[in-house]
Amino acid sequence: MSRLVVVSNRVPVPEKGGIAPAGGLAVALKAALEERGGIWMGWSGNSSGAQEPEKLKEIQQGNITYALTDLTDTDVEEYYHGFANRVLWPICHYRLDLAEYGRKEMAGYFRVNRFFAHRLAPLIKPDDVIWVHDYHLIPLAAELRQMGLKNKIGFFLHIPWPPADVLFTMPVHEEIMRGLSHYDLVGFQTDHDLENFAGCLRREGIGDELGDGRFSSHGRTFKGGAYSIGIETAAFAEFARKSATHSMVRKARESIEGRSLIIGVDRLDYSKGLTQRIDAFEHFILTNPAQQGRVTYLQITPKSRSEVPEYEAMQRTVAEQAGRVNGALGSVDWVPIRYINRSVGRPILAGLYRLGKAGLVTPLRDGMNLVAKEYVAAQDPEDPGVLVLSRFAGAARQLKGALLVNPYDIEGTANALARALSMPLEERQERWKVMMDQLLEFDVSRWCRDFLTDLAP
Ligand code: GDG
Repeated sequence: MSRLVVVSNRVPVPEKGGIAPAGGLAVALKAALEERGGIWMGWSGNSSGAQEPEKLKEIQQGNITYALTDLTDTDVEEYYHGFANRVLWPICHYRLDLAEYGRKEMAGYFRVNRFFAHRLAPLIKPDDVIWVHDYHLIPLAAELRQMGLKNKIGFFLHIPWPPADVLFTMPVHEEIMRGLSHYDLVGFQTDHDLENFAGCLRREGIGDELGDGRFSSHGRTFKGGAYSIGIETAAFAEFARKSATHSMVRKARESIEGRSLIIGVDRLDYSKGLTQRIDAFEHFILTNPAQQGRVTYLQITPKSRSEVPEYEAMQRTVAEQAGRVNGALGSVDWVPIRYINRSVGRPILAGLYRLGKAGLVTPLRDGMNLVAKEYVAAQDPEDPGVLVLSRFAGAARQLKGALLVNPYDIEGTANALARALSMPLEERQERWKVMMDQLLEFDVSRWCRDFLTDLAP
């Protein structure tokens, strides 16, 4: 079996003596790397200031080499905060209003991809299989090809791929499309993303669908496919069962005092629909006065990308909104929304999911959304909670037992919440089982295997 080389913006180097379990993606890729031997390369997260970064820092663990590079301040600003997070992220999430395109940032993005290629190429052996992850690194294969690499190179996009009219608002869309044609396999989260990609090729007349998942574009032939990322379902379910006795989870259970818990967990990001969700919760309470004092909505929202102005502003907006709703609806012995603006440990998170009678996952747009899957896996099969899920999350293509909502429809989401909290046990169990069976079959190892088999059979 060929060696595997994974490249991603950040690399989850296991901490020595670390006990906290890593997320499913890191576990699955690490397992694939352990089986085949290989390299995981990416940015260290550190800056080298104004100096050109020193050579790669290599950390050997078993038969995996973690290869990390620093980036200069300018690189971090232009490549990461700039083009990746202020252009590609909003555009792929259909937020044209938030995209701030600049030539300097675009140039920085391509420059850092070339830099990654130059650092990576000397480590590559002729029959290595290379798997590149996410929107930060779209041009990487083109740069590696430029250096003469003929290896199989696959790309997986973790976020949505937008329709042509949205993508083409980005001035360098042609370069981005050309970049993808240098891969042997381009993987998306859902069939909708794949369709959008095919539509972009057709609309510009820059590519053809050859059938059988094959495309031709820019003089190259490559495969495209939908590979919905999963979680480590069985392990997470077991973990949540054990976490129910965790002291913090016990304290949380005691503190809700017999009230029903509604849970939301999202990185602080405008794609996650937090303000609409709080509006929907408020509407739910106002239209169901009997629920006053009987439910607690816990929203866990670790900060992310605070350097990007929209994120900083959002942090204030969401906190103020939660405060306003609590002020208007709460009473001396009831706080309707508990808003936590930092990360909680994974064992606690799993236990809290299990406590939740409803999981409220209502992004305005999401590639997949692993929180929805974790919430389902964490449930007690005897008494499962109900998933209220945005139809615009990739996960909605798979989780048919959820109550699907349009997150822009505040009243509709409020009604779904009311339905979730009053759903009879039998229906909850049926809905949960449909989803759990699907999550057990299509877990993250399956995702990893399917992609790698299609890339290099
Ligand atoms: C991107 C795509 C796609 C969250 N808060 C805490 C915490 N988390 C963990 C969750 C989950 C992960 O972060 C979030 O994953 P999502 O999939 O929900 O969202 P993104 O971060 O936007 O991920 C997304 C994903 O890539 C994979 O392809 O599904 O569509 O946008 O695992 O549990 N973990 C801990 N404490 C927290 O407070 N420990």
